[in-house]
Amino acid sequence: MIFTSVDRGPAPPPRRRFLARRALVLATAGLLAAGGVGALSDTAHAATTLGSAAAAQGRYFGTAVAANHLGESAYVSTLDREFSSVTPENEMKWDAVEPSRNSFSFGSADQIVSHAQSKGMKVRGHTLVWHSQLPGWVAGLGTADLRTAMNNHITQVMQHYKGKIHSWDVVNEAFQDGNSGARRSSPFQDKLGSGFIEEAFRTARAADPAAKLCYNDYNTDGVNAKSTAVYNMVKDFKSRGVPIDCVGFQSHFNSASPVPADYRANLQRFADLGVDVQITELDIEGSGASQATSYGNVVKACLGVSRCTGITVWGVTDKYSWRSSGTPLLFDGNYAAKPAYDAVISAFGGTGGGGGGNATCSVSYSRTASWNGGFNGQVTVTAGSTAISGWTVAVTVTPPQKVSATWNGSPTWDSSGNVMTMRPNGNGNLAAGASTSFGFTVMTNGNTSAPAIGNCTAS
Ligand code: 9MR
Repeated sequence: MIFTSVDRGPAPPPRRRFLARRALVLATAGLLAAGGVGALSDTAHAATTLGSAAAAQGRYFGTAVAANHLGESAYVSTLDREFSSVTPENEMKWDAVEPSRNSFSFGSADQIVSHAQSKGMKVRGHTLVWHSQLPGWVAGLGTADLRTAMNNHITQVMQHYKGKIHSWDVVNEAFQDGNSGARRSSPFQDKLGSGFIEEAFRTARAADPAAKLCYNDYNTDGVNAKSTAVYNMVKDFKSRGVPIDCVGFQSHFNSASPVPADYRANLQRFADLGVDVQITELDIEGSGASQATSYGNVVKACLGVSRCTGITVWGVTDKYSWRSSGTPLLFDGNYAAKPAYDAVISAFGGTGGGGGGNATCSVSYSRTASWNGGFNGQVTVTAGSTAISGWTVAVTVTPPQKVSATWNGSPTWDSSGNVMTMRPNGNGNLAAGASTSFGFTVMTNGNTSAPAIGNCTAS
C-alpha cells in the first residue's frame, strides 16, 4: 500500500467544489430520509454486485423480501443494487393470499412483484401447497372439498401472477425428516394421499404453462434418505410425464447442519434426471472467514452444475433474518457487506476479472482540500498486472470525525459509523495498471488526523 498525505491548499478547484457540494447535498438528503449513515449508499450503484457477478455466469442471484420493509430506504437500496430475483418471504403463502375460502388478498405480494418488475428483477413464487401457514379452514375440509380447494388455490394464484413468475414452488416440504423417506403428514397427504403432489403439478402446468414448476424442500441438500426420497419421486414424475421442471434446495445451514461435502454431487444427480436445480433459501449461520468459505462453497457447487440456474438467499440483512441471532446473511444489520459477500462475488469470478486469482490492486491517498472544520480525501485505486472488475477499500476515520459525503464510489458502513467500505460506482472495471479515484469529505469535529486506508481487494 502506498500512503501519502498531501495538502493541496484551502479551496478545491471549482468543478471539484461543485461535485463535493452536490455529493454533500445528496448524502444529507439520504441521511434525513433514512435516519442513518448507511443511507449514503442510496446515491450509489456498484458495478460489481451479486446480481451482475451471477449474471456473468448465467445465473440469477435472489433474495427473500418482506413487503413491510419496502419503506426502509437502506433495505430497498441494497435490494435494488444487489439482487436480480426476489422471493416473497411470506406474502404468497396460502394464509396470506386466501385467508378464507375463495377470497383472495394479493395486496402485499403484489407490492413485492411490482417493485421487482419496476427494477427488472425476476420473481420466484413461494409457495402454493404447504402444510404450514395454512389457514384453518383448509384443514377442516372433507376430501372432495379439499381437492377442489387445492386446485382452485393453485389456479387462482398462478393465474393472478401469470407471466410474472419465473419459477413456482408448487409443493413445499412434503417429505418427513429422518431416514423413513416417507411423506409428511398434512391435510393434503392425509386426505388425498401421495397423489396430491402430482395433481398439484398438473394443475399448476395448466394454470401458467410458462412458469417453471419446482418441488422445494430442506435437509435435502446432500445425499441422504430424505433427498433420495425426493429424487425417486422426481425420477418417477419424469418417467411418467408428470410436469416438473425444477427442484429447490432450501439450504438453511448452521454448525449442526453444515454445507454437505456432497452438495454438488447431489445437485448433479437431480440435474441428471432432466430438471433444473435452484438454491432457494440459502442462509449460513456464523461469521467471518468460516461463514465466507461456506458461502463460497455453495456458489462453487452451483457453478459446478450447469443446470443450477440460480441462488436465492433468505433475506437481505441479518437484522430481518428468520434466524437473526445466527447472523446468516450477506449484509449485517447496518447493510454493510460481510466477508461472505466478497466470497460470493469472488466465487462467481467477479464480473470478468478472470476468476479473481491474479486480480490485485493498490491504493494511494491524498488530502485534496482542507478548510476550517473539514477536509476532502481522495483514494486512487490502481489495478495490478491484470484487469480487474471490482475493488474494495476500507477507510477508517477517527471519532469524533464523520464522513459527510462521498463521490465516485458506493459506500457501506460498519455499526460504529467509523469504517466506510468503498466499492465501485460504475468505475469497477480497470485495465491492467489503470486507475480510478473516489473521494469523501470528513468533518473533523476538532480532529484533523488522516483516515486509515486499508488494503485494496480486487475481484
Ligand atoms: O422466513 C419465514 C418466516 O418469516 C416465517 O415466520 C416462517 C413461518 O413458517 O417461514 C419462514 O420461511 C420458511 C419458508 O417459507 C419455507 N422454508 C423454511 C423457511 C424458514 O422457516
